[in-house]
Parts: sequence; structure tokens; C-alpha cells
Amino acid sequence: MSTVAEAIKSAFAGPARTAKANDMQRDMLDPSKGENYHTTSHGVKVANDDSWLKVSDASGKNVGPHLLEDQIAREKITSFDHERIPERVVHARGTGAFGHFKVYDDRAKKYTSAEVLTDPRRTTPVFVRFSTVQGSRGSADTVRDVRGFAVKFYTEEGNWDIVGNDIPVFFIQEAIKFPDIVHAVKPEPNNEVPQGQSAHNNFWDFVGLQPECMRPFFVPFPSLIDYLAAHMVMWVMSDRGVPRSLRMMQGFGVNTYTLHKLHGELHFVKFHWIPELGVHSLMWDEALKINGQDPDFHRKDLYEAIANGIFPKWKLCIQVIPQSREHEFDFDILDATKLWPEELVPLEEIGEMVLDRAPEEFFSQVEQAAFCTSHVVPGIGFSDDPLLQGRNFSYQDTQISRLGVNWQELPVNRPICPVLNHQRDGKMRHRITQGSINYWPNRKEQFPPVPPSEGGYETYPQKVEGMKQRIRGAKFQEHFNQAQLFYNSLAPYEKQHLVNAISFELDHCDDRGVYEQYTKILNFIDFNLAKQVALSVGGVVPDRPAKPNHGDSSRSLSQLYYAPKTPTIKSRRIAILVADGFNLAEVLAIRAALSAAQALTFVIGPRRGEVFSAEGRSLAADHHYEGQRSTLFDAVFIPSGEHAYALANNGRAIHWIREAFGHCKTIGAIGEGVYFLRDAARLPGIKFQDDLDNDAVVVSYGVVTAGTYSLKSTARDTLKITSGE
Ligand code: HDE
Repeated sequence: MSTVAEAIKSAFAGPARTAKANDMQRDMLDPSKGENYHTTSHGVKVANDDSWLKVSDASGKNVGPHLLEDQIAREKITSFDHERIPERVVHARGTGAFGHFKVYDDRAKKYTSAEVLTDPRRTTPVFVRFSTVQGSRGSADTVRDVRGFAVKFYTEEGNWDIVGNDIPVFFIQEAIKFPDIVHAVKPEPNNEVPQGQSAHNNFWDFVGLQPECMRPFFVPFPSLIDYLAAHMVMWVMSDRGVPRSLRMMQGFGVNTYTLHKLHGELHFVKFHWIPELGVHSLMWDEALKINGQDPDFHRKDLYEAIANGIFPKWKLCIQVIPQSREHEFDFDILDATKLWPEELVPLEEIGEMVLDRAPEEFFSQVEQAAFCTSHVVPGIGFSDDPLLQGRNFSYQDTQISRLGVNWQELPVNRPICPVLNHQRDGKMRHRITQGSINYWPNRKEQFPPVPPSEGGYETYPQKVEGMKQRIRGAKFQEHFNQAQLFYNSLAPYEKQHLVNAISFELDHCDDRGVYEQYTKILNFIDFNLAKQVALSVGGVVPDRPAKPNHGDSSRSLSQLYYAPKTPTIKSRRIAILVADGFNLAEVLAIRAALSAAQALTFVIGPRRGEVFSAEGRSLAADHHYEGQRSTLFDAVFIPSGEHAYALANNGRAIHWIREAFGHCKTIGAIGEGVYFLRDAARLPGIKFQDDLDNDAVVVSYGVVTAGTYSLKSTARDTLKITSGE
């Protein structure tokens, strides 16, 4: 076992991992243990929980109104009336899980005194909440959107939150523009349309209506108007906007933070999470269909993996720039609309996060979870990144309106280390602090400040000099170089997806001025991109580039870069499509082989429950063809047997396979299953050998591999079903 694997294994057994779980235990009720009867919220046993107190005659017939007197019914209804709290103004739809984090070694010690990042003996409990941004709490999971990736570390020195996204840059540079971008992307105020997408006039109006970009590139005077969204728009419209799974996304802190130690040099830092399983996306058509077929697809996928013991893992990496090199780059390293290309600032892998526990109760542990960028621990600090400065104000403020001033006392939010101060009172105060002292200094020396040498938080002593002005620096005013860099770095099919996505979105804008304007802006990024989109949406087709494309690329910007070194099918959902008369031995063998590779298999039959093999033996189908469509699986296998003729006569089964093929899923078949593929499903563009004397095929990315595949060997040799890019 590798050292990392050993470390993670010991982390599972470690006491610190359970520190947060133990802490929350204080507030947990397990209904399967202890007393079992019904009470009011003030603890009185309830004799009847079904009828409101009312006037009736001797026979029990109702002869009068309900009585307001019924304190039991009133309490129940009032509690229900107040069940909802305001949903998050952005990132309303989300899900989360608990786990732990551990660094590999102490290599980050050269930058920071933060023990969570430097002490390999420590296991820090974490809670992570993933979210979409635009839609409301009830919107679907697989919409095109940015995903939130917020991590709360319950460290021994207090809570540290990295409130990040799955995209490394942001739309705007200054917090003062946040209400505008959010209003623009959210449903329009007159009709509350659209839900769960940015495909509407206001969003494209906002990101396109930026007069500066129509001027020559160097803006000679300071500008107050944003024109920044171009880079992030490229990311959201790329495959990143429709992840296959929350477990297959990168995470980014986005903002520039700082690392420091007592009396050491200040370092700027960006945080990155890299998923073990690689970075994968849905196809847009798939995403659209899943929105209807299973709007909870992502949250179920997260819990399914955890329940099956396939715990999602990410590496934590840092990019570090010493303060002395701050101005060496042609972009401003404090500008959140820019990334730090890895060719210029390499990633350093420092630790690993594992999520291994689903929440027990969604509301108290996920809905009430609250993050703050301002939550840092000694050794970690802020930079002058203007977006971060604004965020540091906004999060604390929003938690007060969402959860009340004592939100940090809620079980999921409270630290595992002591909280000792003189802050008191406020709505829903939970803790009872004894004694007469609630101020500092006090005659009892109660809760004295702690010097930095003993762990008190020290703000890095930064020298500041300048004028008070509402302006942005010159480097903040260049907006297209990195949009080009991102576009140039994509594989050809990724570029095509991006063109399709922008074309879809602009087609949903019915204001001509809006879609014409955005096609003009695209021409500042890439001539071909602009031309293709303009042609499909009826925009302004350019005849020459508005700005030359510099042609540079960065390989880590394509998702392909993150494909795991050893291909894996861990946690992939693989359907076995059958009708009565299938070959049971093959199904059992393929199931065993795939399970050995930690893939999840599901039998899909004409009905849920018993289906019968050629020999009349029964097998339980997990779902029927209509119940779970091909979109919900990563690959499909069709065994041999006479069942193939029933499949061939079933329109839904044919659609199942053709749709899987259209979404580039890997399809494997044996014997008569191959005839079904060839003669009934008639996969377009696929040429099967005429004689078909091979008894198995695998169709992957439109390519057929034929041959004999042994069902006795390992899963990967059996059918080359690998994780798709
Ligand atoms: Fe947020 N953001 N944000 N944001 N954000 C919120 O806080 C805000 C930004 C992000 O799972 C709110 O608790 C401002 C960037 C995530 O609970 C609010 C600005 C990034 C979450 C808020 C930004 C994010 C939020 C709404 C511009 C990526 C969900 C509810 C200055 C690095 C956290 C809440 C969760 C949530 C403000 C920009 C990520 C209103 C003012 C950049 C993942 O406080």
C-alpha cells in the first residue's frame, strides 16, 4: 500500500476525524433508540395527533367549529408555518457531505505556520457543500451553471472556509458589481423566468453590454465600468458547465489569499482541488434530459458513491507567489478574472480530502451550513484582491439574515475547538455563559487575548500607501488574453461543445440587440468562434478578427489533462440491458468482474422485478426501460441469448441503445446482443463485419472493436469500459 493510502487508512481510524462527528452527536436524536412516544415541543405526551379539538355530539358527529383552544394542534401548525428559512440569494440549490483532510508532509512549512496545512499527523474534519448558482432550492442538478465548492475545515485553531467554485475565475473584479451580475443572471424580475439557466436576455445583456471592449484595447483612463466576464463566460459555456458528477469536478478558491509565518515573507496563494477520478462532463443533450428524468442526479450520485464505500477524493494543491514577485506577470495576480497559468506558477500537491459520510438530516446539516471567506486561521490571510475584500464582508452579513446572529452556534457551523469571548445575546442564543463578566478588560482576566507567539491570529504587517480613489489598475482592464488562452487550450470537440452552448444560450435571447452584441464580443476572443456562433444564432458575422488571437495555450485548462493515469471505472454506473431469455452466466460474470473494479451495475429489463434467463432462472431487474433511461448510466452491456429478439422488437429498448450511442457511451455486446446492435439498433456510422463470427463487440466513441472477450478475466480486460472523457 502506498504511503498516501496508508495515511488515509490511518485517518479513518484517527480520533480527530471523529471530532466533528462526536461534537454533533450532542444534538443528535436517534429515533430507533431510547424512548418512543409522541410529545409536544414542550414535552407533554400527546394522546391524539390526528384530530383537531372540535365540538361534536354524543355520537361523535361534528356539530361545531374547530376550537382555537387546541394548544397541541396550534403548536404543530405554527411550527410548520415557520419551517422555511430564506434560501441563499445565490447557490440556493446544494448538497453536502462530511469527511476529512490530511497533508502528505510538512512541505508548506516554508510558507505558513497554519498547522492544518503543515502537520501530517493531523486529520482535520471537513464539511463540503456543492451547489449550483442560478436556480432556486428546488431547481434541477444538471443545469448549465457554475458549481459552488465550499469547504469548511474544523481545525484545532478554529474554522477555516475555502468558499470556492469549480471554475478558477470569476465574472467580475469588484464586489460592488456582484448584485448586478446576480440580478442579471437570476430569473427576470417581471416574470421570474428562467429557472436554472442563464439563457436569457438579461444575462447576455449584462455580460455583453460593456462599451470598453469596443474601444482600442488599451483604455487610457481609469474605468468604472466592468468588462470582465468574457473569460468566465468561456468556462461556463464549456463542458465545465455540465459536470458528470460533483465528484468529478475540480475546485478552486478563485481569490488570492496569503500564507505567512511569524516574521516570514508573505506569499500569495491560490487553492486548487483535483479529483481522483478526473474531470468529466455530461453531454448537453444528456444534461437537458436528466433535468427532467432525475433532477436530483448529482446529489444522488454523491450519496450513492459514499454508500458504496467509493469515497470521493481530491488532492489539495497550492500555487504560491512570493510577495517580491507580485508584479512580474502581465496580469494582476489579485484580479479574480484571471488565473495563474500552471506553466508560470506550478501546482504543489500538499494534501488529500476524502468525503466519507452523508449528512443525517439535510436541513440542520446542509441548509443551515454557512460559510465565510473571512474565516481563516493563523498562518492564512487575505490579499488586496478587491473581490475577496468585498466577499469578506458579504458572507457574515448574509448568514445573519438567513440564520440569525447566533448562526455560528448551530451544530454544523460550530468549531471543534473552544469558542471563548464576550459576544452575547441575540436571537436564538444557545449557550449559557455563567458569571458576571461580559467585557474585556475585566478584573478576573477572563478570556484574555492571546499573543501571536502563543497562537493568537496575527494580521501580516503590510505597508500601505496611496490615494483613496474608485479606480482599477491598468492590468485589471485587459479582459481577452486569458479568454483566448482558455479557448485555445480546448480539444477540438471541447471547442465544438462551447460553440454549441453559446449558440443554445443566445438562441434563447429574443432581443436582437443582445445576441448581436455578444457575437461581436466573441470576435475579440476568436474569429472562428464568433463566426460559427453568429451564423447559427443570426448574429453579426464578422469578416475579420476584432483582435488577433495570440495563439498561446495552457494544457491544464482542458479537462483531458486530468484523466487519471490509470483509467478507472470506479463508481461508474453500468446498465445491463436484458429481456426474458438472456444468458445468465454472462450477466453474473460481467457483474462480478465490474463489481471487482468497483463499478456499479444495474439490470434494466422490460419490468422491475423478476426477468427470466434462457434456462428459466430468474434475476431481479433493478429498473424497467422507461423507469431509468440510458442517460443515467455511463455504459451499457447486452448479453447474448434469445432475449435479443425481444429487445429488437421493443422500440424503447432500441431507443435506449441509440441514445446511449448518441451520447458516446461505451456499449458492449455478446452473441445475439451484437445482432441487436447491428440489425435493430442500427447504430449510425458503425460498420460491423458481415460474418459477425466474433462473439463480442465493444462500441466506444463510435469505434467498434470486435473479438473474443473472456468473461473470466478482470473487468477491464473483459469489456474495455473505461471512464469517458
Ligand atoms: Fe459567493 N456568496 N459571493 N462567491 N458564494 C454566497 O453567501 C458573494 C463569489 C460562493 O454552500 C452568499 O451563504 C459576493 C466567488 C459559494 O453555502 C453571499 C461575491 C465565489 C457560495 C455571497 C461573491 C463564490 C456562495 C449567498 C463577490 C467563488 C455558497 C449565501 C464579491 C470563489 C456557499 C451565502 C454555501 C454564497 C456573496 C463571489 C462562491 C451572498 C458579494 C468569486 C460556493 O454571501
